Amino acid sequence: MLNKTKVSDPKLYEIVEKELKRQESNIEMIASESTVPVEIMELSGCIFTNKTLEGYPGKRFQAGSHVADELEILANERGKELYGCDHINIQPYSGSTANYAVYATVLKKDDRVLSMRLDQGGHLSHGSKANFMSRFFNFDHYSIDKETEQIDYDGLEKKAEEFKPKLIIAGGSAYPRLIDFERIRKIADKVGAYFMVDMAHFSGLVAAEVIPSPVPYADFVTSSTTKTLGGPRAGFVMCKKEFADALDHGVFPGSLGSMHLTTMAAKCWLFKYAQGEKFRSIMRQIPINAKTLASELENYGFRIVSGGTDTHIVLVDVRNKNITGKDFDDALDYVGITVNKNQIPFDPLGPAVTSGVRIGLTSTTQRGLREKEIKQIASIMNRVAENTKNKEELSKLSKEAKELISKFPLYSDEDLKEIM
Ligand code: DSN
Repeated sequence: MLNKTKVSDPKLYEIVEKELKRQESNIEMIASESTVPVEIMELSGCIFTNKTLEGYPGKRFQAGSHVADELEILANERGKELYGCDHINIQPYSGSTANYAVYATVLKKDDRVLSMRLDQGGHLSHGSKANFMSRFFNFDHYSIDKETEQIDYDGLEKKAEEFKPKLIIAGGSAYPRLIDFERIRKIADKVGAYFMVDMAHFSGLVAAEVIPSPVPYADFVTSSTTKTLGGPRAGFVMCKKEFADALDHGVFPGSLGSMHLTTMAAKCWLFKYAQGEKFRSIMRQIPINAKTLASELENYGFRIVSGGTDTHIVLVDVRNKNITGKDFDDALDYVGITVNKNQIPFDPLGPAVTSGVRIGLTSTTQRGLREKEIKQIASIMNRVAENTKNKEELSKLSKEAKELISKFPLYSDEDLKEIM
């Protein structure tokens, strides 16, 4: 794939090669990442790169669109089949832009939106003060119950009754448990709000029917394609049939310009692949691996936020080890285990330091690691936590981690020839 670049720009080629080596030799556990099939990379750089296109099949603003029309129609058919939804729009470039498209569809300036707090597992694009959407809409947030560390549905209902939002959002980036979509649907109906689920993190698990789908309950369901779904750097949005035309208008021209036909081709391939047994068996294993990691870490004295996980995410409170999330993230990085520091609910520390880390099990599961290896990773993690400042011990642990992951190649030799 990079044969020409290797010759025309060796310096850049070297950087890409270095990243390949980094991913190959590290245990990648960032919850929003995955290891994509080679076809995703092939299609993400395919000939459709040359084509600029706006509008929808049969209603384009540029000529020469009939082949791209075939692509978009096929991708939409496959997406609808995969998720059993009424309508899908695969033009969004990411999960965030899919969210903005829903805002463009149903909200007017200053309308009220209720979403989960960012520091308790929500997402930036759900109205964080740091996100520019907060300048246009009036966001308020619901919380996690302090005891269970799961969504406080009674509190959500009370807040919805008081705040009277036009839109309620469920989903986020650091919530490891199942969400009661039916309950939130009822709350939305009670207060006359639209209901949107951002399933970016868990859309692969939904596609494989490993966890319940929000599609029957939500008016709008948004997703990125890079997380458990294991696809290109892109997104998509689905809705009930009565919102189909409005949503399409909310995507284009409401919030986006021309589409990225290359990642659209990769999404088309992914939606077929995700219906196959290979994808589904990986998805089934992900929560098994996540639960294994959670219970092993708990046995080592870490506190697992919410007491466990139902998805690919394990949110770990590291305070019992007398370290911060940043200490642990840095030390694990030194060893070659990549996680991210993450605030835990009601965290006394800010987002740059934190009391926790978020660990994702997608990439490791895709590489073939199962319970036995996950237990070894938990053991390495525990020893890292107890030696965050001991470089000698960390170097030994790094060797152990690299030896473990070297048995699970990132890509086969045949694939590597394609990639590089
Ligand atoms: N929200 C970021 C994450 O979950 O890591 C990226 O999507």
